[in-house]
Amino acid sequence: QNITQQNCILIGAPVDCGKRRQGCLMGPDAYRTAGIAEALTDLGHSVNDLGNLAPADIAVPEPRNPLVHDLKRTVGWTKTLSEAAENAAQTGIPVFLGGDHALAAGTVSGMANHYAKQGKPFFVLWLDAHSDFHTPDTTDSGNLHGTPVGYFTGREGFDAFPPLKNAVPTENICMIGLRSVDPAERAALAEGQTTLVDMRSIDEQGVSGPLSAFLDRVVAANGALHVSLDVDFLDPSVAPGVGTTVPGGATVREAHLIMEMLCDSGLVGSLDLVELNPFLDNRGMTANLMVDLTASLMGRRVFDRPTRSRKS
Ligand code: EXY
Ligand code: MN
Ligand code: MN
Ligand code: MN
Repeated sequence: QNITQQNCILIGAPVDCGKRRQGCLMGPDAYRTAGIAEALTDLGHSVNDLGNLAPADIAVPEPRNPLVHDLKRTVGWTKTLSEAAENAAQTGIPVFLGGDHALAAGTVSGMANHYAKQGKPFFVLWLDAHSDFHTPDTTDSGNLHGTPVGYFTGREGFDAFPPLKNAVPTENICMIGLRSVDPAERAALAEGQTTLVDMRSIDEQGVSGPLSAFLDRVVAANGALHVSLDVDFLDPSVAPGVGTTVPGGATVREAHLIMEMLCDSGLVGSLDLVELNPFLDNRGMTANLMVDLTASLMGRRVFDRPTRSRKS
């Protein structure tokens, strides 16, 4: 197979503080059980599993919003994962085995720091039913897994968190799969330039048009891309192992096509696999699907085919 061999660095991030329903802490081991390392080595990549990390111990003030759940642990994870991302990116492609989506405050800010050192523009593809664009002040659930995009884009209200060194510009973010966006998030998104692809657009145009347009922009900027894949991007009928199911999600083929196109682009430098709750899964089907999608992203395919080059 005609793919570049990579060094994949598996980083276990059993983050479970981003919401009240527990179980995502079992995510990293479920991916290992589903054979993520073997899937990658079968494709010719080298794999280095760093094991599971633990959150830094950081003192935080009482949150202004009394609803906020477990601020301290989320802040600790942000520091740990930001540093882990920045370190791992020097030697390979970090694959973060979550853990809930609060982990992306750390992983994305760390990757942004890595590419800032190289002077390379940094882009994020957010595959999720939700926009996760709250701040600790606007969240009405208090669940901080709904806030990581707010953090790494530099919104106000994250003063308890590690100071953000390199904010991701909203115009460098594309969200695909949206079908549950709160009013406060919608208002804040309207102020920025994030590309928003909701399920209706996917119904009308498919995934390839909007994704292709975004990838062309990354190429034009000579940029690098981080992919954050939330289990609830997928339809609950094929991915039940998540606490925040929303009906009407992406199909298995829509998700694979995205991964195949991302692989062909050669632009992806890091990946989050988030929100898997093995306690809610059905005989491992969600963990297995997430591993298969990772394999597609890293080069698994039925046939090689000539691809339109993105380099103009
Ligand atoms: N917007 C809702 C909230 O803030 O509670 C739901 C957030 C769900 C976040 C999941 C991980 O994508
Ligand atoms: Mn908790
Ligand atoms: Mn999410
Ligand atoms: Mn979600």
